Amino acid sequence: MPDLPLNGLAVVTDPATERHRPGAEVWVGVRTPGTEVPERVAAIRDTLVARGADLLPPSDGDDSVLRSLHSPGLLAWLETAADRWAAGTYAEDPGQDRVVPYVFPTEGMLGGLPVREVAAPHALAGRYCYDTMTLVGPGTWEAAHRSAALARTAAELAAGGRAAYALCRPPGHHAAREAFGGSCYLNNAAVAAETMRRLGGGPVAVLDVDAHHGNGTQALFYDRDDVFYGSVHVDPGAGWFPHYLGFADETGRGAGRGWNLNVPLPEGAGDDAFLGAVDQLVARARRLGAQGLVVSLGVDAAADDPESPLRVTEPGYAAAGALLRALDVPTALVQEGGYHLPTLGPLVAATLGPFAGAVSPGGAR
Ligand code: SP5
Ligand code: ZN
Repeated sequence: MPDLPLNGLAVVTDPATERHRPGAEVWVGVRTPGTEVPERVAAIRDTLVARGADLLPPSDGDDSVLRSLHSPGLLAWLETAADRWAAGTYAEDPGQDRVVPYVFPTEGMLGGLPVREVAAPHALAGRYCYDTMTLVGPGTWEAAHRSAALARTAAELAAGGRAAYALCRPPGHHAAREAFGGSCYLNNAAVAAETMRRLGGGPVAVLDVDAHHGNGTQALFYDRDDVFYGSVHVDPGAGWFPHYLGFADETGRGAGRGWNLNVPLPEGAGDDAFLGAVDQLVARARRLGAQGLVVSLGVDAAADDPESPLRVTEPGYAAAGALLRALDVPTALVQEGGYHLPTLGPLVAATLGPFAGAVSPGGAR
């Protein structure tokens, strides 16, 4: 399949997304360089611009949707964590300039007692963050907060009849109401979905093609029968992040029963298995009557990506884009993972191709 031009596609971006500099990921106790780097933004943006996409800034708008999805405590911590850390001595002693947790108040630790309101930054660092890979630094809040605004803007554009892609960074699909991790802080895709719900008429589908299960998005909508969450990802049971969630028997709860669909793939799965799974997700979204679509567009299932063992090709992503486009409803696409800088732009562009060109891809409502 030749490269499709992206003329007319709305790409919502902001320079603040490059100011999040996690600096590292602490993995099994070791400080590693990390793969969720600021250079990801330019790699994607430059490719999309070269193919004719229109760059747009975020719209004016408030945080009411963001605040309905995340707890006040998580938001307040993320907004102030870098300053509170810098006000301590951590950078000199023991030599840690980023917010990194070391203790986690799990349910097993608390044994049913309430979580105390604590003040020490090194204690608070594990209150809302559930892993050691998701570091907070001076530009983190600004970038995460702006990314949520990009996702909101893409949803507004989609509801108005124009397919839109939000170049979010940091990504968001691992962030739940009161817990963040997996290189994610605020759930951009959930913001897009809830924005669409408020602007539009019917149910919304969030279809997540990132190589990892979007446990945060799943958790946020698990009980709801107005937002369907469907995900294809590498089998967490085979040893892949987020490890504890993303299994096929997680199907939704209460009113949300049947409104969650996980399709885990074995290590090494390629285009055929991936596209079969995307087809299943789209079919369920159609059956549930989705009137809007949010795509959690991670491209880390690609063969060259360092963060997953899946082997999807660039033509595979183009075909996935076509399957998603065929749902034929207003669509906002939100960037999630994807870490192989040389191929990142082309993989995203391939997926977006089917959404470009037409005046009203996905159609106005
Ligand atoms: C948004 C997104 O894709 N988040 C996924 C984060 C998963 N990170 C797991 C990291 C596990 C250890 N990485 C070691 C690098 C091996 N190449
Ligand atoms: Zn991922």
